[in-house]
Amino acid sequence: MSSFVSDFMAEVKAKNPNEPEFHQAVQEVAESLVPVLERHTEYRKAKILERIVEPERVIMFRVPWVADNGDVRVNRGYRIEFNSAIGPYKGGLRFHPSVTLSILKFLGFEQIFKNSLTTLPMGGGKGGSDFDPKFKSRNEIMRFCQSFMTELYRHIGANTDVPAGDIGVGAQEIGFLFGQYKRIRNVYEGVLTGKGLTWGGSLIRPEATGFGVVYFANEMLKTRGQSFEGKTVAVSGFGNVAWGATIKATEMGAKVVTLSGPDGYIFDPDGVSGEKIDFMLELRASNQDIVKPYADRYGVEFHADKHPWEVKCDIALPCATQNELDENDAKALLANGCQCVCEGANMPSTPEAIERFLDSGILFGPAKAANAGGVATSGLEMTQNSIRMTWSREEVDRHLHTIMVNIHRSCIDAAAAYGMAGNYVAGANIAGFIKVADAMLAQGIV
Ligand code: NDP
Ligand code: 2IT
Repeated sequence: MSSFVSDFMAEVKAKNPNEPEFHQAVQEVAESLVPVLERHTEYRKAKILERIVEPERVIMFRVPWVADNGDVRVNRGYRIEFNSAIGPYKGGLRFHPSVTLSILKFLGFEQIFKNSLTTLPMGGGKGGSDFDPKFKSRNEIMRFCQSFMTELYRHIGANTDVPAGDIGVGAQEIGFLFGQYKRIRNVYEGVLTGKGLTWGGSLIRPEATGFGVVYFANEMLKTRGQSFEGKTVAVSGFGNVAWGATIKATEMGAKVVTLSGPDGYIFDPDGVSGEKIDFMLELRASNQDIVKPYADRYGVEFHADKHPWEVKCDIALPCATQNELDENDAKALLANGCQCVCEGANMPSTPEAIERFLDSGILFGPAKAANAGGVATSGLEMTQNSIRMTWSREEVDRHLHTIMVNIHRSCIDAAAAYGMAGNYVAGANIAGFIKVADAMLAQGIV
């Protein structure tokens, strides 16, 4: 099996050229699965890995819309329906100019294993567009969302494919998308998650990803007799995930000293707490995608064009975007005594950075386990829609907490079962894979 990964990756790369992010995500999973494929000849015989890297369906479409000044604009829309072995396709929509097929395939691929880890019946999917919401008016965003849904509606449904938010897609966009779906189909169903509270949404969904990251990190810390109490935390990003993580880390007694944007990072030695956390929502809603106004408002340091990983911290929570933490950042964190890195964003650490973390023996929580609380709470929103009931904040949070504790346990157990005790990367990939692989085996060659 030693050359298995390189042979397999050569094929994946030949078949999917110019998709570096997708290759990166597949390579990590394939490496983790070597001992599983060695032990389970049935997976090899049924070509589960070869099938799982091929999306069941890729939809690409034109999204034309009209700007406020009358200009006609054209963007590209996508939905990757990656795997439906354990449930309807489920995963977010990303609106960002950097969106490509490669980015959405990496996200859709990771989503398969993440959703499997949640224990809820959800397959893997992802979608989005290269549309840039920055500086767009509310009306422009609405017209774009309506045009996007005018094609997407025919491919999705509450039992088929249930999109949600991701970068650039929050409650406002989900509202516009839901309105257009309902108008075209004339059905009121849970076809999207992240909906507003008065029209089918779930309490805690906005906070869920960040809360889940902190719950997962806390479980990791507990294995070493530690907690968030009194710890200094570096957070990157200032969006939905960073916001939820900052609230929960602060609530658990830690001090969050950094936030970041594409313009640089802020360093707040007193901690981002209270109304400063609420200000994060204003920053994001301003649609300018910069974090510097925080430094101007609260009189703290702003470091232009830099990542926060040079700051001394006990815990690092990367919550911005893919490949935002490289090998040099990892070295800086380790040199400064960081004991725990837990990924809020999807694939924020490069493979070289992950290798450093694993070699150093610090606690490292990979995205597909650590940030699964967002999609898990989407699953809870789907449940509430199905039973036509809404649960209290406490009830949703209790489910979310239990799910994160269970995901942590699954990672520990799977890693130990395959001789890699304490390696959460291997544990998450293996535990997420086995459930989907068994479902694929049971359903025949489809
Ligand atoms: P938001 O749209 O709420 O936040 C925007 C974030 O996007 C900012 O923190 C910003 O951080 C980042 N961003 C800005 N400019 C760029 C750029 N040029 N390239 C890439 N990213 C940019 O997004 P979310 O908080 O929802 O998502 C953040 C991460 O968390 C993503 O990796 C997402 O896939 C992941 N995630 C989201 C979930 C959810 O439920 N929303 C669930 C699980 C994972 P910065 O400026 O520092 O780059
Ligand atoms: O990356 C993710 O897990 C998300 N953006 C959330 C997906 C969802 O369906 O809630």
